[in-house]
Amino acid sequence: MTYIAKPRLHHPTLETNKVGYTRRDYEGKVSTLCAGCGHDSISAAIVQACWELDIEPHRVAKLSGIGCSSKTPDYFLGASHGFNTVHGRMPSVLTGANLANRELLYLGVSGDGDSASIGLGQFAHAMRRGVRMAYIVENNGVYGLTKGQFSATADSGSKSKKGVVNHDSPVDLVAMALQLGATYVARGFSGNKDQLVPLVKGAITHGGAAFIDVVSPCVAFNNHPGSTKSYDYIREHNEAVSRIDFISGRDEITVAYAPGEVVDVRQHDGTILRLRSLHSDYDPTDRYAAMAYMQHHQARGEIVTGLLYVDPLATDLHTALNTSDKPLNALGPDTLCPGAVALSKINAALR
Ligand SMILES: Cc1ncc(C[n+]2csc(CCOP(=O)(O)OP(=O)(O)O)c2C)c(N)n1
Ligand code: SF4
Ligand SMILES: [Mg+2]
Repeated sequence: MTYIAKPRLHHPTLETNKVGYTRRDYEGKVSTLCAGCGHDSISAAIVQACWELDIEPHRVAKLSGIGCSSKTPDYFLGASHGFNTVHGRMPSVLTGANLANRELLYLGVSGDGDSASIGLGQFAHAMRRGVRMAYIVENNGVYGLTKGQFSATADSGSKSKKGVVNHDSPVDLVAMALQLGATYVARGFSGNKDQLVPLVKGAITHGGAAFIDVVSPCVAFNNHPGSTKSYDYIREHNEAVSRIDFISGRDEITVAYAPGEVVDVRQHDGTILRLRSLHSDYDPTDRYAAMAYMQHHQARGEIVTGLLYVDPLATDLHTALNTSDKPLNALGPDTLCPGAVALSKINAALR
């Protein structure tokens, strides 16, 4: 059994969004992951975010690599475009798809093995090129699908289920995304849906490379004492920078918080990320301060979650390459081929 199809019928009174879809329309097949796997909670957050954003499912392209995490696009957005690539190669396939058709919304789903081990180079270049996408890593610190080997994000000193201690230094994908130029960088926890849904909404509507590292416990291989990616460990060591609300451009904007406690970040498409800062000195638009803040708290054994950095006016790879507004896959041969005379001129100029 590789999947179970969900029954199509649903209750006629289910609530619909502005484009006429119920939450069920954003679901996929029945998950075959272990009961309690954090990845299923992330799928639920993606379903909720897309329903609340009134996105038509056919406007989304979801791409992934290989792993339990990379299987999850089968469990949400069943009516969207999907591509399950080779292990670690999701970013380059997504980049190509995005260049061919800029009109879709791109969702890259990956794991810590998929993005921090075999796919680290791919991850890095997608971030630095500013490919417009919401890139979500479902981070459990292990290779879940291949039975729980340490991944590159496992913390030094953390223990495997059999008590083996990891001595390698961890790759911190959030720190890398910040350093490499991603323009929306966040960390979430699969067990905190209230925080995760607005983070996903902000990433989907962002105008450049958006990255979310979601700590997502693997209940089969990495949820024991000694693990730093277990439900108990994250709940005990979580340090949230802010509480985030997502306000679409169409909604009425109301401010109900005292001045100084709220930062409104208006994105290029008119949507607003309203951050209720828990620490008055935290500025989500300062990349270097975000890096320092994270490292300071990391040294104290804390896992910082929330929207860590955003450039609200971010642009993407299409702007950098000055591509045509019309998607490349919709251009005809007349536009794509300059013709023999133009080619002769180009060749002559190079002689
Ligand atoms: C080229 C290649 N190398 C190795 C594998 C074996 N493999 C499958 S999934 C996986 C790791 C998955 O880990 P992660 O991305 O963290 O996903 P998780 O299962 O933990 O969600 C590996 C090494 C593979 N499928 N292809
Ligand atoms: S092995 Fe781990 S990551 Fe894979 S489905 Fe089970 S709990 Fe989730
Ligand atoms: Mg993993």
